[in-house]
Amino acid sequence: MNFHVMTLFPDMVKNGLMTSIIGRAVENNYISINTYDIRDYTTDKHRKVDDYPYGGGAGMLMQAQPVFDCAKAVKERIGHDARVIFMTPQGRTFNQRIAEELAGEEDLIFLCGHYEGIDERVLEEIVTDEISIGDYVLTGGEMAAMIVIDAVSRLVPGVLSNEDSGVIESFSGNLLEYPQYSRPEVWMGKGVPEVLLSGNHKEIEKWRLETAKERTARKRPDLYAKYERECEIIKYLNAEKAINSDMTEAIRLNRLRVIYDSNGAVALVDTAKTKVLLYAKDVAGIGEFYDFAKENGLDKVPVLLRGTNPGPLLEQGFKLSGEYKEVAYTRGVPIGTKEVVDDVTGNIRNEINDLLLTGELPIKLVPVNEAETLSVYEKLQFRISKKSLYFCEPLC
Ligand code: 6GU
Repeated sequence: MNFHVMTLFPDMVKNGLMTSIIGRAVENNYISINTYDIRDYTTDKHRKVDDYPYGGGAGMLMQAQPVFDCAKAVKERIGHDARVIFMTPQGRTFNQRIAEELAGEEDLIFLCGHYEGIDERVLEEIVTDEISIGDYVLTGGEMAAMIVIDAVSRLVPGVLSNEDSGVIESFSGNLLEYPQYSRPEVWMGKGVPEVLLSGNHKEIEKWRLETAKERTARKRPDLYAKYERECEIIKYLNAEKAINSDMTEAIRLNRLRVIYDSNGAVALVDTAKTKVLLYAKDVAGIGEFYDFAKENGLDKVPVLLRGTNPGPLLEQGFKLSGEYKEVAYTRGVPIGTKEVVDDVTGNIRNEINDLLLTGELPIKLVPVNEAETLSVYEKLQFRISKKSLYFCEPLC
């Protein structure tokens, strides 16, 4: 992942990000942070980049020409087009979801304003996204860009080592972190909660979840409400566990976002909006969801449907392009060597055991007509869904 920052203060950005985890990530080439001094692109003989605003008013404006030429140079260096993010209090308020979305890009260009702003015409010409970091006013966009770069970087594979807590955090979703303690066991007369010294991992996990819930409810009731809603949705999907494990797992691991839940239907989508996972209890649920999809520009996104038959989607201009069974390995214990009878089972065994180590549930979708593959999973004691899942793609 390559970050490109256009600014009048390149040292501020470089110095601010070259320490600790982000600095190490740059050294190890997981990310690069490239700064561009907008002043280097001015055609003014006094290297001037600002001027008075037409119509009067306080302060100076950054002029269009140096900003435009700087962006052009950045894109030429990258060799292709890239999103240009203008840091401004007028933008979308930054959050973890936007961080996840940006983490999918190869290159990101940031434009940091200073003075009272930037000539509107160059913004119209080059900016693709506007991001704010909250409802307050900063003197410039540099710190805001650094915050976005930090949050996006830690989502880039390799940036956080295994010891860093990326995996754990992604499991907790909408809950705040539980309290933590290190040595000494007693400090200022205060001990460490007994359970953490017990060595009983089940009890420790239970305590951590309970304290995380308690403090989220107390400090962030808004997040807690989301957490409770997600628990409800998972409970609802679990009523038909055998076809919905991929959905509950995606929610649990924070991989997909719930975009719709109403009477009888739940829909999840990926950040790039390439696929909707839809559970509908009956065909009426599909109809309701489809109305919602149309209103929200999602009616041309492929749907992986389960719970009911795809008839209503086919009437809406979708074609059925695959029918699958969900197979899930729910036993939890690693697969032993004696179940390995050939290369195929050997590879599956390795894959499953690796996933178990990361805390993920091994799930696959197998085409219904691949009877042989299904029987391999059956022998490995996978749970195979009775009902099918239908992959429906829009016709145009
Ligand atoms: Cl992104 N820029 C500036 N200048 N002020 C801000 C901001 C950004 N986000 C909140 N306040």
